[in-house]
Amino acid sequence: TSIASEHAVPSELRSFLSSPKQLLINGRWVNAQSGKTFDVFDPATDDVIAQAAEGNSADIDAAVVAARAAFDEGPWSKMTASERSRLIWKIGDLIEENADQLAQLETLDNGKPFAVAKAADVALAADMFRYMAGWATKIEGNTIPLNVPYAPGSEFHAYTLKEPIGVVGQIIPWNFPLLMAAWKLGPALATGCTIVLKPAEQTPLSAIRLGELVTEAGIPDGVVNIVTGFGETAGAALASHDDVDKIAFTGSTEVGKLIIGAATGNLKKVTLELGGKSPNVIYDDADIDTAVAGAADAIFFNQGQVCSAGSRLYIQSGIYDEVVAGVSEIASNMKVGSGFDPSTQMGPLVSREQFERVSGYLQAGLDAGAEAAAGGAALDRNGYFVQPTVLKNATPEMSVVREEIFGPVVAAMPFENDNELKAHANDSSYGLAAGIWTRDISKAHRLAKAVKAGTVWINCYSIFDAALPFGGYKQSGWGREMGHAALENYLQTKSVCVNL
Ligand code: TXE
Repeated sequence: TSIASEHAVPSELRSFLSSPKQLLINGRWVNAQSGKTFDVFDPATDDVIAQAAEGNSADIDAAVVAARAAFDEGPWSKMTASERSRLIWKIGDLIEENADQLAQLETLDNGKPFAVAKAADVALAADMFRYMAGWATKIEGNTIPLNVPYAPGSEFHAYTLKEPIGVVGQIIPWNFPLLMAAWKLGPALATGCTIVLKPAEQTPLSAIRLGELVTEAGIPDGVVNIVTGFGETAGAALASHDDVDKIAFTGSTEVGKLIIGAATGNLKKVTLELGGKSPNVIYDDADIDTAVAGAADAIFFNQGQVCSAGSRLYIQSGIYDEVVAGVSEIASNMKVGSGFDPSTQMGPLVSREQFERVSGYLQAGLDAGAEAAAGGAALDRNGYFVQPTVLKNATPEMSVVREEIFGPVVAAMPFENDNELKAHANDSSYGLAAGIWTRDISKAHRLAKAVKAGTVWINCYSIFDAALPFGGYKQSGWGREMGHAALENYLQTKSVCVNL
């Protein structure tokens, strides 16, 4: 692993970072009621780069009151869908106009390489708003013919209305800070909901900048409220709030279960996008070079901090050594360093906590008998850097095979045949994604059907599109994000029946 080092905070960001970052409540930027702030860190250096307001339950209350008023009284709820659509589209335009600055914020706050932040996070976020702007004018109910057995001779006219669910709480993680905000805000705005968004405490900056752009786009006061703060305080207050109609959460499976518990007070609707331990399968008839590059990308993209990362790599036994050597060579040659250095391929992990978690898994894997074919340790330097790692001789009971590491660590395991493979691939409490590499299309589709996962990529990996639904089987979550499916999470169906 060679080290890239160039690291300078772009001057354009300095003025944004110099003022303490506040909460967006009812269209105004305000301090937390407690007056408290928390430090925001640069993961590449461990330096404090900004202060953000530490919202707690009092601020969540104020944000919910604003969101409720905006939902009940308008102007948002009184606009036509076409007017809303135009404002949502404008957010996409403003993201694109500010693409460099937003990507810089992601690199600074999350650590990811600038080029990746710009080409993936920022571009996908802009596209998400535009895609959802298109749906705003296409949300419609049905007319339904009735045949009521106990009302013979009566004639009914029945139809459904699709109505926004109301005030929505959204809690997002730190791995794609801007994009997760877009995945959440897009469908909520398209359906006419109002929102209280709680960004992750590790990465609040791009959501705050997005809040400024949302205001600039002309979204009315109180429709989008942003409360930065910690999970156990601000997040928990939002999840348990009695005047919140729905909570959408992306994060750990552990906290997802807490969200369900917190939501029981008023039985608010819940959608969850949680962890994963996704199998990536390479058959011996695959295009090996493409599959090797794809397998490396599936785990090392975003420093492995991807819920759908291909972290269990199953390789047909005849090509096992060749593929392990290929992925290991890519890992060993990866340039790890500051995301601001254009030659960097992998940045730091997001936080000290995540660095320690991943380092702990690496040690546990090696202690249990897995062998590092590449990497295997942290980098001895400032910042939260670990080596891209390929583990071989991993067995099904090891924690590195069963648990989500959320770092650049892949466990490579051989398989002989399809029966053995299917049992292993589905031997997980998670079911978020899967990858399949083969030239045999029948085999690929058969496995795609057999694998219990919300997304299956064939001869590709980590392909995301605003139109393609994404979400989990099993303990990877409830509901789907993106695509038409995401709208359903934010709509209620009302049946209206008229006796003619
Ligand atoms: O997640 P948390 P953490 C997984 C990944 C990672 C692990 C831990 O395996 O290693 O989770 O990461 C808010 N009530 N994923 O601890 O705590 C929190 O403030 C309400 C997978 O950072 O789940 C943040 O905004 N909210 C994942 C958000 O939840 C609470 C992405 C996520 O943080 C809360 C991130 C509470 N009691 C981590 N506690 C994915 N699916 O992509 C915390 N939060």
